[in-house]
Amino acid sequence: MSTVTIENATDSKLQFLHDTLNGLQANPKRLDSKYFYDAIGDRIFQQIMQMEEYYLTAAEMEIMQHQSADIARAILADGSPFDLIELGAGDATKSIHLLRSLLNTQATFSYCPVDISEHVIADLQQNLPNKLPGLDVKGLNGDYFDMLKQATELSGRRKVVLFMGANIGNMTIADAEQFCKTLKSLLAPGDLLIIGFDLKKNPKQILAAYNDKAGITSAFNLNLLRRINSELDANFDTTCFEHYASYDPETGSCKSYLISLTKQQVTIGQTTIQFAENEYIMMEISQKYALSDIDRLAKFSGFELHQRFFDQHRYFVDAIFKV
Ligand code: AVI
Repeated sequence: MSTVTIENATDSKLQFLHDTLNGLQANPKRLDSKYFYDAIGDRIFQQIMQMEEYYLTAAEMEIMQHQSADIARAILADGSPFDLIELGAGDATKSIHLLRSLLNTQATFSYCPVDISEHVIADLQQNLPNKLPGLDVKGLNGDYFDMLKQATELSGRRKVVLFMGANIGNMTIADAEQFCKTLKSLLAPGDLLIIGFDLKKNPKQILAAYNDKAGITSAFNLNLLRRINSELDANFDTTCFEHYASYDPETGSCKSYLISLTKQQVTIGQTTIQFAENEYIMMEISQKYALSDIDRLAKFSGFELHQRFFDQHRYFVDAIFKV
């Protein structure tokens, strides 16, 4: 295991160390769920998306498989050439349906996937044109807002921004409002933002999605402690922490915590962190939305709620916001 020192750490590792120490020295303790996704975390998340209990992926996939032509029609109503910018594109397994529908219409557009992973972008850039001949792919590797700014500077074309997978749910409502406001400030009249929201539904169904019987979500959370051990020279004993998920139907907030099973201390580099028995670390929020919440978010951030696409069970919605 290598020791993290100021001299040998990269910027991203220093940021990870800074955020981790800040979060664990705060009261109550918290970690940032954006750090779940190292190579092992990515693999566990793939397993989550295939779980029986995790209905979100299948619901949004159904929307994309069956209603891509309608979404494409909504995008093409304006008729002018555009850039389709996907924030957090991943492997594009859902957006590929929309891309196919758009290609079928002979529309003039470029697909600009944005991801912080260089590997993800290189993969898409190489493989997508084989799957979708004729597709113009302009991968953008970096932070969402920086890359969106870059895309708007590079081409004066109309922008259609895709933010799927209920990723907005991993922000508090206040952060989601700020996020949408910032997006709006980078867009121009006529531009579109398509966002995937997980909807409020039976609380038991939501809780089960984050508290699966096989313990995959538990492993997903504990993996962040393992990652901190291996990257930040820490000594968490992952058997001394337990995953706990809760869902509040009033607020729509589903929250994941790790509970310290004993009084213990953990060192991270030179820093010692004390845990009381039963003390929690707040790990992740997965916010669920009512349709009225989505309406409010659109209005608050200066968009017009233009169109909505539901799966057959109305578990999930892809909403089109228009500038
Ligand atoms: C990526 N994000 C939308 C997932 C969610 O549903 O909040 C992450 C996740 N966490 C636990 N299960 C899935």
